[in-house]
Amino acid sequence: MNRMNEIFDLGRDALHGIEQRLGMSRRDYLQFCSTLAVTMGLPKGADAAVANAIETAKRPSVIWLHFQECTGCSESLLRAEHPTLEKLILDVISLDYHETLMAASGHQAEAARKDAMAANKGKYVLVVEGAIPVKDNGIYCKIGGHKATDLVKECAADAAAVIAIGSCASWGGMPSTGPNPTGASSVAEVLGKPVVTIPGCPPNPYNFLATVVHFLTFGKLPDVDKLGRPKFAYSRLIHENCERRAHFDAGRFAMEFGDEGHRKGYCLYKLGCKGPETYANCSTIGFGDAGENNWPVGCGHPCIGCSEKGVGFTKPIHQVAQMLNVTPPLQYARIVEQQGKGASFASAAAIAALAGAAAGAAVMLTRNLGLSHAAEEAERAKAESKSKDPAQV
Ligand code: FSX
Ligand code: SF4
Ligand code: F3S
Repeated sequence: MNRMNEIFDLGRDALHGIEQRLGMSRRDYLQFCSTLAVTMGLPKGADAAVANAIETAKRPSVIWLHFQECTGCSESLLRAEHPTLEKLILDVISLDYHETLMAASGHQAEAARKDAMAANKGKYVLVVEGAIPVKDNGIYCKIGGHKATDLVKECAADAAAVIAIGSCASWGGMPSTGPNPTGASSVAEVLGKPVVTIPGCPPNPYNFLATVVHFLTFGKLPDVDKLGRPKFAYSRLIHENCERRAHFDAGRFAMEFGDEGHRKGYCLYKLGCKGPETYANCSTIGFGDAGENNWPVGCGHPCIGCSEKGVGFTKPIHQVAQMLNVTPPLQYARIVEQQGKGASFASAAAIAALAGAAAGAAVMLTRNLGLSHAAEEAERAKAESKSKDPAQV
């Protein structure tokens, strides 16, 4: 029996009515559940549990607070199209308080928050979007007359789980950019305890949805790293899974926006791409369900490290990245035809410690990192003419 039939059999009753509820076919829904399970790195068979949980589990109440931010996190949730993510979000969770999406305002909105907190005491999920200003006793952000510092503590006290969505809530993000005039701080700093963080400016909506669905399916949040980031999404450097990685390994770089290297899709390292020091899965899941390559590097702009504390909004956008490690790409074929020939191991010594880099690629890389584009082309032409005429020295 194939997987799809297995899921159909397991959840035939539970799936009843899914078309009406979500406005999508069962097949699309089940494919979506498989994608979520894969995104979470769950073992084979977990897609059935995910499908079943989404369909049958009681929707957790979610209180969503907004502080210092641009609402891009919520916007990105509403911009996915296949299937319409906001439908799933609103079906998977009971969004009882969200300042920008709820119809209520003023006292009604405050009452909705208090009612949801009382009715779901100890069971609701608190999602925080935006940084929290702590300078001058927290006076720089108030909602309904309450300071953000007070609101987040009040709402977190009886929450079953706290999720900081976006870089602002995760580590301060853009509002904390030096000299940080309002003392913009992360949720964990203000609460004085670790929380799950989904950094990114904005973060990928699937990482948020997968985290919530994990909670729904297994009754607990996913494994996180020391910064609170779900390991399924933030355990690999962008550079390890980038479609331009073969160009990096072969030493082919765009040197300026619009130059030949840029037009040919070469690596953006020399334009300041922070993929080598940013942990996120942008390159593998993309944004907005708009098809392949819909992520910053795929669109031709260097990654600015928006998800990484100490990189995004901190390092100059076009400053070259610090290389944390170099390992062979997982998914993309390596380009071998222009790797260095006849170079000695000694000349590769400078980067010999870079795990997994083939010696030939490493030689090209070391040389090309220091060359201008024109000089690179000249080097290649020289190498090619040498290989055609072995008499040349
Ligand atoms: Fe904006 Fe969210 Fe950036 Fe911050 O995303 S997209 S400024 S991470 O909190 O709204
Ligand atoms: Fe991709 Fe950037 Fe790494 Fe180049 S430096 S391979 S563009 S992540
Ligand atoms: Fe941000 Fe870089 Fe991903 S800029 S969206 S972490 S590719």
